Amino acid sequence: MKIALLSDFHLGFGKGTERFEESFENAKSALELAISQKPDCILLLGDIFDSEIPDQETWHNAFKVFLPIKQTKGSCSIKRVKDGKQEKIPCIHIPVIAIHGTHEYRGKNYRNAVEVLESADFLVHLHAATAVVERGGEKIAVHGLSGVPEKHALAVLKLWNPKPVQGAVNVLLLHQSIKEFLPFDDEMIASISLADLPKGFDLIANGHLHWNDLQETGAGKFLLTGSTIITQMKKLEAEKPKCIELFDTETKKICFLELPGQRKMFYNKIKFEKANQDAIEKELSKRIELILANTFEKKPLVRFKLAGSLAKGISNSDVSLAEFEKKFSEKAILSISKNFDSESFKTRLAELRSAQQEKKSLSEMSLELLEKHLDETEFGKNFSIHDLLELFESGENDKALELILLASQKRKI
Ligand SMILES: [Mn+2]
Repeated sequence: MKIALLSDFHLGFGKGTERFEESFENAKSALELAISQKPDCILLLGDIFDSEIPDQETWHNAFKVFLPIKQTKGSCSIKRVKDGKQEKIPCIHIPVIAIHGTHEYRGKNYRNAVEVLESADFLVHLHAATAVVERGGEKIAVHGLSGVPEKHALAVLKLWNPKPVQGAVNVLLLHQSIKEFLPFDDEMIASISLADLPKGFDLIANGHLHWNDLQETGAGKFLLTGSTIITQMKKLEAEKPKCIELFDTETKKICFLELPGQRKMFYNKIKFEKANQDAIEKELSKRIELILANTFEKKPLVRFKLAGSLAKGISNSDVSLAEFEKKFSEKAILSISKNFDSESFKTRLAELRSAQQEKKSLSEMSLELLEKHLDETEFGKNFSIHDLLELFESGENDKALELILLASQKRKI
């Protein structure tokens, strides 16, 4: 038998932006690609919707995405087993079995968006349950644990404790972070490791993480299905194209099929040294022009992560790239994050702290700091700050201004 795996459509993503149509377009082409492969069963691994309560525009478009399923013919029987109870589910189309993700997660006693899709007869929803799909003499047991809050995930998985069904091909579906797959700089948390995964399944597939990957682990084949849309602009998403997967239950082989017409993403991490607005814009322009030398079906996503140091006297907030982003908005969707070192700020704070420890008066402290920073400029070398303050204190403002004027003239020479 052939099983198609798809995940993280994030329908409704980018509401109010130029990317609003993208989640629907990509999900539609993913489902059409899956159907074209004539699978015996289609599995969806959560985050079908981007929001826990989708709006009417999203529902309207989502139903259109799922309609092609109702135009297929299937000849399977489905039995859902949950908490020891069995339920037969009639199915005249290719069966679609889904778990919900963290984006659809709702509290107890509330219906989530994937359950609503089941009510509209588009799919069979699983949460800590198993669906046994049978055709002819062949059986697929799909065990699904929907997304749960990360800190409880391991405990819930152990409590549920799924067991492979004898005489069937067993697939386990999850929607969680897995410790080994989190990049070191990721703020996401995980409680499940690969070693915690139950044994005896022909395939364990996980949604949630948006890039695709396949590994042989102690528990067997472990597949990250990946999303059909880029939502977070992470490096790994730029490196791997969006795919759906096909699992052949006889050969146990998995193949990745790329989605047609997907938006390209370029990820650039740039480290500057003593940069200013001009230097930053110049470097970014150079890189964008290089990217835009190619032609694209859809405007590319260009992610810039800026780091390093800024020129003296400039802070993160002094660098404004809104106008710059606007300049390229016809040709690319830019996302720029700035994280320059605040070394000078740290130094000043340390200076203040040590001065405080020496119990200096506030005016003494400011005078020393002013002197120090003036010293670092050419301007400061041309007059004495003590003389200047003395003149101000005695009300001789004209003379003080004269001193500054003289110093600035010296500087010009
Ligand atoms: Mn997701």
